[in-house]
Amino acid sequence: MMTIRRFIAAGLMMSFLGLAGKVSMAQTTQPAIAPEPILEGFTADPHAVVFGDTYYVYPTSDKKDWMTTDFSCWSSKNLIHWKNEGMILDVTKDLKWAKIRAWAPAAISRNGKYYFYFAAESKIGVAVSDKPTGPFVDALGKPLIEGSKEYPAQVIDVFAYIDDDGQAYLYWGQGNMWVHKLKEDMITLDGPPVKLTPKGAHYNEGTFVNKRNGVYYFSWSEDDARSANYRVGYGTAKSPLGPIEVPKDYIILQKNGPAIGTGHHSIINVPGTDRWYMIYHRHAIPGGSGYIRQTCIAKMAFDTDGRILPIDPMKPAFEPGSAGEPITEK
Ligand code: FUB
Repeated sequence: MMTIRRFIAAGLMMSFLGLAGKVSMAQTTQPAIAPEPILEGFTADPHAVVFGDTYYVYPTSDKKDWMTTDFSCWSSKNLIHWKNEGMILDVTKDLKWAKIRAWAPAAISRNGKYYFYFAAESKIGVAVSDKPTGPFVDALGKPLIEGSKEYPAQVIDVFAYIDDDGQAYLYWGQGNMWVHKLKEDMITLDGPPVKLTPKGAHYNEGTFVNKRNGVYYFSWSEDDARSANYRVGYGTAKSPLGPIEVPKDYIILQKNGPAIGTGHHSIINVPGTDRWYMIYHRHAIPGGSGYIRQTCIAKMAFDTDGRILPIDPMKPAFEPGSAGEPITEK
């Protein structure tokens, strides 16, 4: 059913195109209607993850000029209906070392604890909780990673991955992709970072890693988040430490019609299946920008050679009336 917001947006677009009052039943010209976002309000950089029988999304809370201070958590049993679990970390109160620019988090679980990595004032921190919905407590009382001469760009856009052998990795970076090994406690870096920036692409930020059939898929965002051309590319590797091979047609998500600035994504595998979804942000519709964004979902698929097929941000992930993707695997 078309919501009031969509109805108004469609009306505005029709007037803009000079279509209002001119479209007869015989002429089926329709303005392009983008899928509804999955989270209420303005959110971005969605990190989606499965814990137990529940999907979670941890986004950036968008505010003017990215001056954001708090992180929220959202949960869903089917990828369609999402519940706001509330604020899980407020950097103005919960950190001693940063007060603002709380961006692009990621969560992971190990040994019954939940680890929440995030950027604030261009430093990366880690917080811990007994529950995926927090509240999270700063684990170190200081940043885990800070800028230096070796990393002159922003220290942001962190992502944690645990491989099948139990080794944990922490990816991050803007301009260059870096990776640290993490110690078993998930809050201690194990040695200096390795630069993994893919050659033959235009890597900017937002690294994500997933494994399928023994292949490590690296994906990232290109261009500036304020640009309509913000987009997602990918490459593959034989190891979580690269090197990353970039295929010819490596852009898998980019603007289409009113859906622009499509990027900073994460990837969800429905447990026990080979079904995949990309959760990403776009500039809000209507009236969005790089600072006013919405979290969306799209279906993702691989071809028989393991290449990721391009994703159309104008295509809804689910048919009307679908039950979504309940997690059935125990
Ligand atoms: O949300 C703030 C910044 O915008 C993120 O760190 C970038 O990835 C971009 O999405």
